[in-house]
Formats: sequence, C-alpha cells, structure tokens
Amino acid sequence: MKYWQPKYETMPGSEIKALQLKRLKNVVKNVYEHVPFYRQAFGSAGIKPDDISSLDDISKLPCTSKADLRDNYPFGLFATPMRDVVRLHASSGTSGKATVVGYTASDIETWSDLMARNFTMVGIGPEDIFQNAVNYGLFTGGLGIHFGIERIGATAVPSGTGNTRHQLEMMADFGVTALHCTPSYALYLAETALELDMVDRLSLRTGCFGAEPWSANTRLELEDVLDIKAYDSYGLSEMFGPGVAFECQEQHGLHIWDDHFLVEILDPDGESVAPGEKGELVLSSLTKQAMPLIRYRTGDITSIMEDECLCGRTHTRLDKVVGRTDDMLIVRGINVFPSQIESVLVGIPEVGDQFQVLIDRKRHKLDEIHIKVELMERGFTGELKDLGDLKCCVEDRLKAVLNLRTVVELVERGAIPRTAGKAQRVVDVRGGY
Ligand code: DLL
Repeated sequence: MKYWQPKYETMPGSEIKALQLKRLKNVVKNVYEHVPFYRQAFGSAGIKPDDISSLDDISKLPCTSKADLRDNYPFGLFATPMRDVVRLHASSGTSGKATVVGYTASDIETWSDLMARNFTMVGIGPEDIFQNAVNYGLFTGGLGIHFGIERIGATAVPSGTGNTRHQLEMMADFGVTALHCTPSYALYLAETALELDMVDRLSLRTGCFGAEPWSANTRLELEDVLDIKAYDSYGLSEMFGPGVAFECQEQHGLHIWDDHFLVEILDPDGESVAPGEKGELVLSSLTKQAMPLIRYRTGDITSIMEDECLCGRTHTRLDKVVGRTDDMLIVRGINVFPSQIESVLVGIPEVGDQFQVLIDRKRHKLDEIHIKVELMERGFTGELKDLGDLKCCVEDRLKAVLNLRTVVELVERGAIPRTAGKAQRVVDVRGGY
C-alpha cells in the first residue's frame, strides 16, 4: 500500500487550504471560548475569532511559546474538561518545570493515523516486525510510535531503552525489520553490532530516527553499517509528539501534514521569511482537541522546500531541522549548530561519531569552542606525532565547514557517555568542569 489516507495525503493544494481555513476558524473559536489564556491574549491583541477570514489572518494572532505552557502548568491550556482527557505526556526540558500535554480519545486516534501515514509512506506494513527502542514513559516517542505500529498491523516490539546487547539480540532473534530510536542511539547500536560481530544476524530494512537533529552523513553511516534505509522523523510533544513531519522514500525533505498543522517560518522579529529561507518553525494545531496550540514557536530552525515531491503527496515539505534556536552557539558572531559538527566527525573514520562540545564563555563572550572526540582503534598508530596530525586534520575539516577554529581533544573510546534518549552534545562548563 502506498498511502494510508490517500484522500488527505494527495489532496490538491487549493482543497487543503480550504480545509485548513475551516479548521483554523474552528480552533480559534474553540480556544477563545474554552481557554482563559487565549481569551486574554486575543483580547490584548484586539482580536476576536470572527476577525479570522483568511489563512493570512493568522498573523494577527499572538504567538505562544514553551513559557506559556510552563506558566499554565499543568492543565491551564486544556480546552476540554479533564473527564475527556484520556492520556497525559510530559517533556522534562532542560530547565524549569516539565511541560504537560493532554489527549482526548479522538486525539489518540488522529495521532495514530498520522503515525500510520508515516510508516506506510516509508514502506512499513503488516509484514514488518518493528522494534521501538525509546523510553516508554512520559516521552511521546514510546506510546506515540507504538500506537502507530499497531495501527498499521505490524508487530510491535516495545523494547524500551537500555541494555544495548540485549536490544541487538532481540533484533536478531525476532527477525526485526524496522527500528525506531534516536539517531545517536542508532549510532551506538550500530557501533555495538559491529563490535559484537552481529550485523550479519540482523534483518533490518528500515530505520526511523528522530527526536533530535542528525546529519546527512549520519544517515549514510547508519544505512551503510546496518544495511537499511534511514528516515528522519520530526515531532514535538506540544503537537502530539512524533509524526508531525516525516521523510518519504525520496529522502528529500519531511512532509508535514497540512490538514492537521498550519506551518509558518518566522524570522526573529516574528515576520514570515521567503520560501526556502531558514527561520523558526511556528505551528498551529488544527485538529487537536485536548490542547490545541495557536502559533506555537517550536524553537526549531528549518525552511520550506518548494518543489513538488515525486511521491505524490501534496503537503508542505520541510528541510531537515538543523537544531533549535537555543542549541545554536554563537561563536565570534558565527552561528554553529551541533549537527554541523556531527556531519564532519561522522565522515572521519579515525574518530568516533560521539562528541561533546564544551563551551567556556569568559566575560559573556564565547571565546573558545572545545570539542571532545573519541579516537578509534584504526586512528591509533602508537606514534604521538600521528595523534597530533589527526587532531589538526579534524580541526581543519571542522574549520572548512564551520568557518571557525575549534580546539579538538582526542579522548579514549567510550569516554563520552552514550544515552538511549536524546544525546547531550553541548555542555556548558562556565561553572567549571
Ligand atoms: O522528541 C517527539 C519525537 C519522538 C519526535 C520521537 C521524533 C521521534 P519532545 O521531547 O517534545 O518530542 O522534543 C521535541 O525535539 O522541538 C526538536 O527540537 C527536537 N526534534 C524532534 N525531532 C527532530 C528531528 C519529541 N527529526 C523537540 N530533527 C523538537 C531535529 C528534532 N530535531
């Protein structure tokens, strides 16, 4: 099967726009009537729901952000009574209180169908055995992906996280054909499979990786080592979770489901950027019931790709998310995303794929960017001079991509902690190591 919901996935652009407008008007009216926060915010902007008569009118509405979720913790942004909420998820975030999201039974249905669209899009179906190697707790990647696997009738292996060797054994013994996890954990799985000489015992065909940025070179590495096709999966808890946007088999941009989300790309002043230009992804949920969000600033940097996709889907395509506005390091006026560093390191066989960026900001200035990289056995000749040469080579390759000098430190293999969740690439050592 090529499409899960062909009527929606291939809907002509003009019809999608009409559907979006109808849904936008409904959701704006709904939050205005049921969520005091929105009534007040729209009031301060001098807007009433009836003022929305075209999709462009969305720009009249105020934006929302993670801070609004925190301020209204835990359920202040819910638009339905708690008796209609059948599930909660939460994301811990890096600072402050967790942000909580809620779902009605119908939200779970919608979400499962979006996941089913994505899996069908990359050729996963009832014949597949699908291992979901992420945390099954409050993180949306566990149950969100799981419900999608069951919706398409594939066999779910809810392996959760931890015990990498056991994960690989399960994969081999059960004949797992599809895998979902974070890309950094996928690299670790691949590394461990090589080490244990297990790659030949695996039957994997498809990998779905997301929840954090990853580079084109990481894709090549994962596809090569695990002998799979690897697809990028984007989502955020505030918009259900995973499943918001996903690559198709063209592997050229992520389809974001326009019948459920209204997409804007804004510059730091809140103005729309031209198609193709990078900016912050701002999303409005058009169909969520328990907690619809209007003009939610995701903090994620991407751009809209304009050309039509050969797969026949008519929905907006997003370029890979390079990182978050708050992950971006500004070093001597140059913007650096950890995913750029990853793309360089993955291409150098003598060093590992795991890395850590240490920021030492002296007097509010980012003076130095210090990168810890693991030395692989094949990069170790026993000659000190060779180590020095390798360090310079990595620094030069990074300079060519980042346009900036960095200080590379070669560390022992395994010295950088692996995680089954989102990798922590940037460590702020301003308070000391
Ligand atoms: O990470 C949902 C998810 C689970 C997506 C599993 C994909 C797979 P949160 O924990 O709320 O939700 O984190 C959302 O993670 O705003 C991005 O900054 C980042 N992110 C998610 N997917 C990607 C991706 C889940 N494919 C935040 N590329 C988002 C880059 C991503 N960043």
